[in-house]
Amino acid sequence: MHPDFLDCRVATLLAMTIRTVTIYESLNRPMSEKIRRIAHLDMDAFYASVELLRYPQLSGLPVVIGGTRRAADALIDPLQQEKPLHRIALDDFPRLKDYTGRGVITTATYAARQFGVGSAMGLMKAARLCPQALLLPVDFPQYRKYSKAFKAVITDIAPLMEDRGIDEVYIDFTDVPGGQREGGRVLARLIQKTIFEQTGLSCSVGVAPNKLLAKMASEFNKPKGISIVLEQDLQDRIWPLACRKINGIGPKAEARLQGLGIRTIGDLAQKDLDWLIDHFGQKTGAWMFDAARGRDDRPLVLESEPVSISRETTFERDLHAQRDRAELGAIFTRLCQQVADDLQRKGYVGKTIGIKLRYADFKSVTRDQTLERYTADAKTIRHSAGLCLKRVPLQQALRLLGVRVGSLHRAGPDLQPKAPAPPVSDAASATGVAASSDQLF
Ligand code: DCP
Ligand code: MG
Repeated sequence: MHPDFLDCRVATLLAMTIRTVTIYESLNRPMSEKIRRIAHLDMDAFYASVELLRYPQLSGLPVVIGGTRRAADALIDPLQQEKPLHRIALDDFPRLKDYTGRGVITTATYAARQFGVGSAMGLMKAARLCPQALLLPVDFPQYRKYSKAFKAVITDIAPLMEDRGIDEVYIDFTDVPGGQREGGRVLARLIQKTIFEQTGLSCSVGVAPNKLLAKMASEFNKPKGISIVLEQDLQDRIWPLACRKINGIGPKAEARLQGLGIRTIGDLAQKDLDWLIDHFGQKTGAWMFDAARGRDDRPLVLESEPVSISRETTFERDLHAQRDRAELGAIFTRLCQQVADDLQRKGYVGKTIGIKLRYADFKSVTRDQTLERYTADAKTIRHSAGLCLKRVPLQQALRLLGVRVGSLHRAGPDLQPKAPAPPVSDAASATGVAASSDQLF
């Protein structure tokens, strides 16, 4: 799962770290005649496609989703509209060229991608590439609603599903009717069709012997694609791909590999195990060796529990602790409120409150504090986060502020952990500071 969503400043990110609770082991199925078939399903241009459901007049047009709801969005605001949303005239939609600020694109329709714009690009940069694109603000609750809906369709058909975030899942096809037919294509088609019928959304599916290959395969024929990869397809279909296509090889590892003359997965497969371990260490080297051969034993993770929940915001302009005290204070309070709302909505309480700052020079710092009692209360979080803030230098202007609540437990009715919580370690409590009533902002 990835960086997620924007709110009424520029980019408020909701993040959740998760730990494995229940794993499903489909590898050692006794005496199974069936071969392991794992699907990766990823929704097509997800946020944009959800928006197009309520604004169908934008179909086929370049549309980007990003930034927060602004004054310019009043004419298209679902809450302020009297006429049906599909009747709003195209001229009433804000255009990318009129945007000013630091917002980034969360996603773009395929029509917009042809102009070279895409996820994570600054909106103002994107405006130079595709000024005529229509710009819609992010509406995370709406995307969450559709995320739940498409996942419910899947588990109705194929119950063993690993949730990988808002728009992607792994599905174990091995024992599901149709999951073996045509390498899984029959079941993939059924799921794709049912999701479309029930939500109006399209997706792409890759079916392969394991998660590693399925994840690559789902990208092969996007959008609305189905790709089947069999073990014997390794050389023809996987080896020509760039190493970056392996989920787990990021830009840094890719640059290092390129420095060693390795560009494709096939190049990687030419290297022997000792060579890879010499260059990348035991763990990564051994993992690369297997990945290049399409080997991956990871089971599906069927249930996971969040370890922490956080929100962060990048400001429209850099803010200074003294000069912009009131504005920073309001943003800080809002972030704490949002984290508290997230905790309550998801049914968790937490004990470790942390902050993150990024300075104008892009350097970041974090601080945290562990409380005596679990909480999901905005005021308590705000107070504790305020104390953390006192422990960081604030001479330099800030470009980002974040609040995090960790050491989570499921909440009981008294808003304390349901099951007895483990004792807080000394190391964690040592990060705490004495309570004080004067807050910085
Ligand atoms: N997202 C985001 N910021 C990013 C990348 C993605 O907020 N840097 C959000 C918006 C996307 C959603 O997550 O709609 C899913 O991410 P994907 O990478 O799957 O992108 P899309 O679904 O938009 O497009 P694709 O058809 O390529 O999957
Ligand atoms: Mg997607």
